[in-house]
Amino acid sequence: MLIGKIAPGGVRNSEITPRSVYLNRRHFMQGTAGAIALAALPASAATNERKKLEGVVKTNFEVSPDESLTKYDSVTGYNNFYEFGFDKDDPKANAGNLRTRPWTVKVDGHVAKPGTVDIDDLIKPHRLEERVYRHRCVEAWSMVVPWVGIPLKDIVERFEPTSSAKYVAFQTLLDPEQMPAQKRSSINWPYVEGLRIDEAVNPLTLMVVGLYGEVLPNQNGAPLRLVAPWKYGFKGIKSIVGIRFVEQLPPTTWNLLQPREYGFYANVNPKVDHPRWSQATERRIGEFRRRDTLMFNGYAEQVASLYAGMDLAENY
Ligand SMILES: Nc1nc2c(c(=O)[nH]1)N[C@H]1C(S)=C(S)[C@@H](COP(=O)(O)O)O[C@H]1N2
Ligand SMILES: [Mo]
Repeated sequence: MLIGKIAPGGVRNSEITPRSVYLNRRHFMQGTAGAIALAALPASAATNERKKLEGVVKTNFEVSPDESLTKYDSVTGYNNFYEFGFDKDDPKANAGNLRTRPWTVKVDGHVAKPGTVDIDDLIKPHRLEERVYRHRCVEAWSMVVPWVGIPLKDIVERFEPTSSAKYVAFQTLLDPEQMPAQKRSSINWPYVEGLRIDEAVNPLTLMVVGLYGEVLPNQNGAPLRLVAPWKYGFKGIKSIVGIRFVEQLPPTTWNLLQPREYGFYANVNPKVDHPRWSQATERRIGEFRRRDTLMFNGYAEQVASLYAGMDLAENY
């Protein structure tokens, strides 16, 4: 069954797509959604095995006392990971069979020590930290997640970027056999994202390998995903296989698809509305009342200086 198809005669997508389904694809424009119709995916019977991570050090990265952790079942059952389908429950249903070992990450570009590294060798030299971060999707919902990860800065330094490395470009696995939605041309796969080098080495930026003290579930981007908590969720690229240090601003998936809606910076900013909805408030998953969205998602103290002198309405 094709969903989100534009009917003959130009009936708008929103009029023929059930509201629940339509809202789940809020990332997409009306119209665009027609071109990216996705056939229903066969549900895989895979179970997602849970595994505790050893040696995790608790940190004092915390949120306000009136904010509590989002339930494990929501963090792992309400996801955006379009490689596995466009609805919020698709990633949990379909990502169970993703093979996350063996897994290698290719690091290249403007670095003194490029290389292809096994994921376990990438992780091994580092201490795993638990950090509780706000997690805000551009769709205006949010969560509070106890991530487990390694500061990206520590990983970056091992490869010794040169002075030409102005940006870091990340790439997700491309494997249509494992990621069924990649069989459709909805998005120009693989998913790509990027950070400016100073954003990448900011102490907040985390390469995540787990959550709730356990190995990262596949639907959350196993075995390695990016988390930059002051930015909208789409910057947090999942299941990373490539890290490239580049001189020019790298292309990013959502910016390529809808440049007017998704800028490169994607900093959480209640004053800059998305062209189709307000960003002033957000729905915290598990709560009844909407919360006011905080500038830089509440991390202004740590990151505002990165954007000094930039027009944040233009560089959204
Ligand atoms: N490869 C890949 N990474 C991705 C996405 C995706 O579709 N594919 N979705 C992004 C979006 S829109 C969000 S909001 C976050 C969601 O992360 P979570 O499911 O762990 O909450 O992942 C981001 N990373
Ligand atoms: Mo998102």
